[in-house]
Amino acid sequence: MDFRKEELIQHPVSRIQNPESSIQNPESSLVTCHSTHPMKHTQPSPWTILAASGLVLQGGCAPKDQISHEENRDKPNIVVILADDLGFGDLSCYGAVRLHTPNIDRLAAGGLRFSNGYCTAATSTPSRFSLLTGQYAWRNDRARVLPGDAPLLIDPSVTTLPGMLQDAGYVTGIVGKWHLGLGTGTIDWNRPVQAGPNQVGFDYSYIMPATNDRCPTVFIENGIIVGLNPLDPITVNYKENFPGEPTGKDYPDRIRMGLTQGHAGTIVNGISRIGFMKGGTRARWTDENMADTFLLKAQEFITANSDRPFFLYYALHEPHVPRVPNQRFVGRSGLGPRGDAILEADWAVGEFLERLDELGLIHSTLVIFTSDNGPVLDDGYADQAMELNGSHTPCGPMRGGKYSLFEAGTHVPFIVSWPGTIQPGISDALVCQVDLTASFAALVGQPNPGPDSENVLEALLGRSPAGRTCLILENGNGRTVLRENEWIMIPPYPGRQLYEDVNIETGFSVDYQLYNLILDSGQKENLAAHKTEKLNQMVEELKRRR
Ligand code: NG6
Ligand code: CA
Repeated sequence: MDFRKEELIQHPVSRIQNPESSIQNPESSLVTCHSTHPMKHTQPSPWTILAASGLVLQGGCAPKDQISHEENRDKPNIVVILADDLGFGDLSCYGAVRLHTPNIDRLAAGGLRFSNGYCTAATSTPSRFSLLTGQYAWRNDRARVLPGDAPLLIDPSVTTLPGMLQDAGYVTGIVGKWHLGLGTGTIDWNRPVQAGPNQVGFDYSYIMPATNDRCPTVFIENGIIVGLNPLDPITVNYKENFPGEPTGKDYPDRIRMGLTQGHAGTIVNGISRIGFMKGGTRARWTDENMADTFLLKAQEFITANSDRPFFLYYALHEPHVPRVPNQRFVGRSGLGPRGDAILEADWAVGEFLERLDELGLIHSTLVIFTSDNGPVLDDGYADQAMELNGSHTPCGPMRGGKYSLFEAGTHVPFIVSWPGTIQPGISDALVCQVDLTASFAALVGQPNPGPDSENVLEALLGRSPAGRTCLILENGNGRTVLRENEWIMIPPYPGRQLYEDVNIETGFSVDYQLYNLILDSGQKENLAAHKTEKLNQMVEELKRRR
């Protein structure tokens, strides 16, 4: 069976509503293709039946090696696909007109497309920290965009989302961007890295250590740099360059992509990066092949583990800078490298889902597709993202973007698919990536290890129109806002109104800001002076929660 064709026939993409009209009251009823009653047409999965019959392991009392294959048989596989800097308006299923993303659209058409889905922070490290720990990142002062040589941010003694799933008998893997630090201090990159994903809940890891614009530009598999020649050891430094090593700053004629901001460090593959490195020449990645490499590793992981419940965190690198898609995608979007990178990501998602289908796992796998933070056009490289963007709206109807306290910083695409269990449709429930820990814990019968994670499983499965009522969001630097139902309150923060280098509004103001997102998704009308009671209540609520 071709899953994608079947889903397309049953649930044509044209049924998906325009996002302008779907930033709706989270308390309004969930829309499905067949019914406004979320429970009515939902087929119980074998796993639900097992849960209802009381056979689900409770409280994590059984160590994982005591969980039998029989007990595990009906647990769904879980896959979280996380894009990097993809905006709410970057997918055609979320209303993009100038970009066509057929594979992610098919996932949405066969699942639930959330109109109020969030990451917790407007940059990568804090956002990913929350996703994997179920904890708000503003509680941790170190949870800021990390350099490539930063120590591991997650405390290995804490039970993470993948760790909790390990306890439930899952085999867990990460493929793609990590950006949560490695090691415990100074790293010797030529030896196995002692602290990383494998120490915080992942059985298997194949990672890019930080970002695709940061050194070291190598992949690390289970703590070991892939393809490293011991005769050509690798060293990394974020303070100073190594004598004789060319950088973008010193050799602008040796780089093939100009710079608008920063990124003046070591040149790798004709592109200069953040930070400095020396050696490890054979292990350095080729940006053009990165999507293929991650896809292959993701496919290998699910193939190797197709006979047992698995959790895969597939962390795509697109469309983060530098945007260097494979030649197959160059020029395809008409929007320049940023658009081409999004098409490459869409292709990778399609190929991945096809493998899931070939393995016969489509109906036993819950897939989430979302993004780590909002979009940015010029993020430091002169790749014509601004010039070629034309009428495309990466933020959809929202204000701000990556780094911002305004909505587009954290209000991201959020799709949940589990064919046969989740009825296709659109949900306005307020859900956040920080909630995956508690929700998956509920799904697999484990205690919730995430202190800020709320169980919104019923919303994720389309059985309830209600998600959270309150959610704290941050800009990536610990400055927070409160969303409560349809309201968002931004406390006064000193500072400039625009990040000039990226041309994105900060959201800062000396005044309180209060917006009604149902009536005003673009945050144009500050109601703080008019709705003082609501404002005061939310100010108190945020104080109480921080
Ligand atoms: C910024 C980088 C930007 C990007 C970002 C992290 C400069 C001028 N800008 O400091 O290019 O790497 O960090 O992005 O260096 S994130 O999506 O991983 O959070
Ligand atoms: Ca990001």
